[in-house]
Amino acid sequence: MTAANYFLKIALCGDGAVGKTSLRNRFMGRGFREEHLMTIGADFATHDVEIDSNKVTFQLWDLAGQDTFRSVRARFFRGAMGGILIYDVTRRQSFLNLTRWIEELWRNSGRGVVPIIILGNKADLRDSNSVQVDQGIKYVEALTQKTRAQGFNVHHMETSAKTGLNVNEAFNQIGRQIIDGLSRGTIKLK
Ligand code: G3D
Ligand code: MG
Repeated sequence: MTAANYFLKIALCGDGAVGKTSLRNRFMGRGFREEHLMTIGADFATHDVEIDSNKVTFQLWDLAGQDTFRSVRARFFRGAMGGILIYDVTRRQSFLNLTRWIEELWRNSGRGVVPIIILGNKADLRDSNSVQVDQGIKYVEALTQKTRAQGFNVHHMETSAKTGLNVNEAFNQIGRQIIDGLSRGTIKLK
């Protein structure tokens, strides 16, 4: 496969305070560029990386936690080629709420069932009451039943925006899956 340029719109999803903004900022490091701040409660920022010698521009959409307006959310999800679904390992409810986020993404993306990755964030705070890794793995195995027809599996990783654990790995993983879907035509360009 020859190298190419990709522009990937990705939605960061998950309950308030799970670490969406922190993970995005950690991934962007010094190259952070805030492109656009909308008054409607969502914003995006872009970040360039190289994946398998392709030049990849991530356009990362981030929703302010308190935003519940349907119209904003439809615009937020529209055109997303993938989703980064984040829960806080120390808050079980944020894990249980993932299903609603995923359904909303797939319903509103305009591209159907797009690739997603599930991240259990704040791994640095994990204790015996936290959501356990095997529960995350069971969950993505069940989700993969729904995505297999599109030719991709759903992966699970534990991350920490505080220590940087798996942050680059997670973005690279979802980037790779989207590039793969675009080149095989399982993700529609429009
Ligand atoms: P959100 O964008 O999903 O709403 P934020 O979440 O990124 O604003 O993070 C919410 C709070 O959790 C922040 O704390 C942030 O510092 C903290 N946080 C995010 N990720 C991690 C992590 O991996 N480990 C730890 N220990 N904390 C994390 P404050 O105190 O600023 O509200
Ligand atoms: Mg935020």
